[in-house]
Amino acid sequence: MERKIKPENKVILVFPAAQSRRPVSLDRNFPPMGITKLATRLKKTMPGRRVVLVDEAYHKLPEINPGDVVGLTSTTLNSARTAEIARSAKSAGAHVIVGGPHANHTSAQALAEVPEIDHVVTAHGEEALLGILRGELKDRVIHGTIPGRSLPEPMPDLTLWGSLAVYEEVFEKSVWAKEYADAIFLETQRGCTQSPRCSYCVRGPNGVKRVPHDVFWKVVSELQAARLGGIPSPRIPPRANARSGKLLVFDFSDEFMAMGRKKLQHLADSMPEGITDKVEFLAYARPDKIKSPEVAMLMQRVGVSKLSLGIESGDPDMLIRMNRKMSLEDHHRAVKFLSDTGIKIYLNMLIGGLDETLESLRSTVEHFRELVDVAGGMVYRAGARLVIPFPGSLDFRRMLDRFRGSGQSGLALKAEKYEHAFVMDPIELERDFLENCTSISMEDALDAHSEMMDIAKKHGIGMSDKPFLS
Ligand code: B12
Ligand code: SF4
Repeated sequence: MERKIKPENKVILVFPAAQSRRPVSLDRNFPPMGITKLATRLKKTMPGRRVVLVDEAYHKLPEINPGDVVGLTSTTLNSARTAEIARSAKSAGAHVIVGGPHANHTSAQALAEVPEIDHVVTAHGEEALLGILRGELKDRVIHGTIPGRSLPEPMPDLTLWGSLAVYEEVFEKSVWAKEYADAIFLETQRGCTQSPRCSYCVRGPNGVKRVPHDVFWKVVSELQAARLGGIPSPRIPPRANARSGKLLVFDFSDEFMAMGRKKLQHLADSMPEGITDKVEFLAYARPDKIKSPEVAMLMQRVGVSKLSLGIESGDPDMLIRMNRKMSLEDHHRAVKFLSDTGIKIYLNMLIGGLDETLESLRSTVEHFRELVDVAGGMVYRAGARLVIPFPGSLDFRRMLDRFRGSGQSGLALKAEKYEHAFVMDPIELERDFLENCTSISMEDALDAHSEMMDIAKKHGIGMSDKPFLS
């Protein structure tokens, strides 16, 4: 295809708008990472190409001309908009490529339902996009791979987004702005060592890629220096609106802390002096990884001040059905070790997992109450959300099996529809799962959510008043 793209043709990479029940559609403090990484690679490898990045939460699509390439990140929440853009881009004469977590698991459906899509790229997009643009990869479904164990472009080129002013405005209106001068994302690991594991997760077993340790601190130091230290970087714009204070780095990895004790020790040993006076991390972890006070202390030493913990349920059988492979004691232990060490905790709960009952839901509310007590003031935020069985997850497959085995023709038809769909309504998915794969009602779910909200309020813990993912 390289042959066909003329210099005036653009490569337009888009994160399409998500379907949302919230008054303000899922605001983000950061530009989408996936297309940023693709654009970074493109700029490096094909410097002559004009790349336009569009985050539909904040930007409008540019005019699409014949010969342009339009690349879209699909999630289940934006699948309808992805299809819409694909159709209009094709009618404008563009070449259309779709990647992202939704298309990863619905590639055949995407091509059948939206024939305007020329290629679906599953898994890593970096090499695959280049291959398509060079005309080397012609298949309609391309499985993207990247060589080696390291993450490409550990620090993507953020200058591709201009000054980041729009994201800074969102940040400045958020609660974070009281505590930090700035926040930025970093992907230190892609993939999960446990995958396929948790029943609601869509991470495929694509292997694990990490940022090497020596690169980790270099990147973090560069980020801090460029955003708040007045030291220019070719890939990180300075803050449009200068502020002073600490930088919060959101680590977006599937399991930053799967780095484990040994790796944390290594990070601690190679840490630049004084870095934790300038930078803090917010990371995600599984409670069963916080095995000892030592792990919590090492995290604290390398600058982790906030940790998002997937607790999900307070019922041991639910944890088994969710394939969490951990116990209620693991939750207690993690919360105790982290709070004793001074790391603040975000408790994530899930409502309406497979075969949820009123009793298991009650156990979850009580477990939440206990963990808040164990943390003694160290839970800073919590979320309790309804399960959506995203395609690619074990829950999605279980739902279809149940529908087919139900003996009800209506449900069997629904299974058929989901099996072949690319565009999906997340609200319908959520309702279908709740009504047919659990024995609780939406009212029960909302009641449990308000109970957890009451507990949170009483302890000064921030929590969204909406139990929905969309
Ligand atoms: C960080 C993150 C967020 C951040 C996003 C911040 C940001 N600026 O991007 C926040 C916290 C805001 C967020 C919110 C939500 N998220 Co989120 N999030 C993630 C997370 C952990 C990392 C995403 C990421 O940056 N990955 C790194 C990049 C490099 O990978 P990538 O985006 O997949 O892109 C690569 C490939 O997919 C491919 N690719 C992607 N696009 C394209 C396009 C082309 C043309 C090509 C060729 C290739 C390609 O190439 C890229 C590079 O290899 C993922 C899990 C995960 N590890 O992916 C969940 C994940 C994407 N989120 C998910 C969900 C459900 C949500 C929410 C709905 C949750 C909520 N409401 O609370 C919202 C929806 C937000 C929205 N507007 O859509 C689900 C999506 C499931 C699905 N099927 O849709 C995921 C997969 C988690 C999960 N396991 O279920 N999220
Ligand atoms: S939820 Fe986290 S731990 Fe579970 S499979 Fe997904 S990435 Fe891995």
